[in-house]
Amino acid sequence: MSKNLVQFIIEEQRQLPGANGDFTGLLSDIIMACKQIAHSVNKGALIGVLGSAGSENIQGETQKKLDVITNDIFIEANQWSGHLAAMASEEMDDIYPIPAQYPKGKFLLTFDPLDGSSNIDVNISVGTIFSILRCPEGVTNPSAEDFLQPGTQQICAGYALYGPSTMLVLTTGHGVNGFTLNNDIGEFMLTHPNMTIPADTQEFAINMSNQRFWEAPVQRYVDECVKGKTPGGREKNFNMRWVASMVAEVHRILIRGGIFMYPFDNKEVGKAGKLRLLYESNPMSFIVEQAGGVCSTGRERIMELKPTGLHQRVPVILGSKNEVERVVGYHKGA
Ligand code: P6P
Repeated sequence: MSKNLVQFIIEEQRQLPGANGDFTGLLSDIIMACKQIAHSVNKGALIGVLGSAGSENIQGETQKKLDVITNDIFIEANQWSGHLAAMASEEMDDIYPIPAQYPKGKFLLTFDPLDGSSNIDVNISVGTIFSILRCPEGVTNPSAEDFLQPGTQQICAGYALYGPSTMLVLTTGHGVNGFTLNNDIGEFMLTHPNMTIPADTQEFAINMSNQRFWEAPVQRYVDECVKGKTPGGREKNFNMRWVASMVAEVHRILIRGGIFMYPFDNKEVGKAGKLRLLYESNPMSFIVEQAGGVCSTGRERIMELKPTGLHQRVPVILGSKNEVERVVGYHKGA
């Protein structure tokens, strides 16, 4: 029988110098939250969780009922155990300090509890994204500032994908491993050890309806992909995908390669991109880089950006090394 996720984490922990089980305990709480979310997402209309919550988040986005429910699940599963000093979520304006009745720990957790939730009412795959940072030494009551650490400071990043099967994909800086939820025993089992992204691809993912707002390097890259093996195109033909669920796109890229782009666009003045740095772009960058891929804004490595705000948005170009480097090269040449 293949290894389950908790056994895998404990064996990983033995490799971490000075590890005392804190980190394993935190991951176990996160895993529990993902299992509960999987249950709610899977039941959907049967338990009345579809549709709008009738509220907006700080992003000005209408919240689905499941956005609120899954955020509460993450808070409940992680606030009590003494591993965290605070949390930050796409669905909460400010950070969530651990309430006084619970012990505080040495980690910070950022998460997007239900990424791609616009798909939930039409039964298309959605996911959860999370990232674990260390709380700065000596800080017992962290502020939002303490979360503003570059992605290179992450000690763990992962996502759960609620699709035909529920999977959890994780990195602690020693490669990327994928686990599939066995509903018969309620455990995530190791099914995709050492996930690696092919350096080349023939598949690109971008929301083409924004084409008129893109900068020239992205216009050029996408135009060449669409032209394929015709004049002005590439040495090969390309296929296109757009699921509008970052977790599903990144998972596909981890399995068979690809390039995912939500680049800078001038659709809205002052909005640098759509995806949020702390709880979408950084955790996905950690995972993709650990699987041999590349993640850039087009001009800078995403994981080296110094965050300026909890909900800061950045342009994202990630995936197969050789394709992302081509797009970065076009930006350099522009
Ligand atoms: P659009 C979901 O809201 C999300 O944050 C990502 O998961 C997804 O890739 C993107 O936005 C979809 O954006 O503009 O196509 O709806």
